[in-house]
Amino acid sequence: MKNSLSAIVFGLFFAASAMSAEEPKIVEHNQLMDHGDGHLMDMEGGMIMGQNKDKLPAGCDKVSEDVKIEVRAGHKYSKQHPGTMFGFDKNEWRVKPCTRLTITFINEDNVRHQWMMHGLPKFMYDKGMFHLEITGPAKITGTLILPAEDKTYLVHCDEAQHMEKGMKAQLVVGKGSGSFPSIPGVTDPAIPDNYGPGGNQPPKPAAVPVAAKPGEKPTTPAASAANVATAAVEDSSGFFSGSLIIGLLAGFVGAPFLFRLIEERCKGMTTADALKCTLQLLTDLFNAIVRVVSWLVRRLTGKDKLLPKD
Ligand SMILES: [Cu+2]
Repeated sequence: MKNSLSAIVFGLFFAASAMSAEEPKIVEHNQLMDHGDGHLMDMEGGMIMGQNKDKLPAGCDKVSEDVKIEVRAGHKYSKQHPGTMFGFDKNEWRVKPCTRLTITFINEDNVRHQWMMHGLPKFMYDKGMFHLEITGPAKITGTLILPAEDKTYLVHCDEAQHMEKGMKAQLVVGKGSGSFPSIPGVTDPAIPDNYGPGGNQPPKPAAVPVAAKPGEKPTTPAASAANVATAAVEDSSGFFSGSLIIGLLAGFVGAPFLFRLIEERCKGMTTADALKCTLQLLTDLFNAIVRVVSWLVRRLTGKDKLLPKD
């Protein structure tokens, strides 16, 4: 009897401690000091910036509707978006123009998080911002009236690296003004992760076709071929790149020819003279190659600005 009673007590204690470990105790911050211009703070680090409950933005005859949202923030919400570390429980909210929006921001982490929006008119909202900020686990509530225009506002946490690691969202007012990239679960990333071979490279810009301007000579097929060849050489980033293969081929074909030429021209000379003769021969050869390549470039592109004047 005594044993089973202690087992029940231990079980209850264990369950209670497990529950308290899972659910952080959220402290509500609702005794903030008003510092004027919609800026409110408390001694525990709670902050509201841009609070506006009654001033109508230009173009709003009245508050169109009162909307209350609850936003949860924390590491826990990053799990729904692989590759992120922080997150909001939702990443997009839609409201009508002139809505009075009240946001209850619940930070479930033991660090500081923000619900910060940008792009508001500066005549009403200092620095064009509205923001809620709190060190968790805690919650804070703020209100603003949204302008009359259709616009998409960026919402994020501005703590170092929190936005980059997933704490990013958008608030769409009316029809909005497009979407921001890399909003987790909403829009495609601006730079997609690529863990494949050669994946750790910045993406190459897409090739843009260049149309001939009016009155300009149309691009010749030869010039196009030259462009394609250049692009192909530039594009090959592997070990056996185009330029490496061309260089090896030129070496294999040209080397025996070069040795025979040196032997013929510089035969029977003293070592010093033979060296001088060889150098002269190499210089002449190099100049000849430059002239041939220059001529080719001139023929292919119709331009001669790359060439030194003779
Ligand atoms: Cu944060």
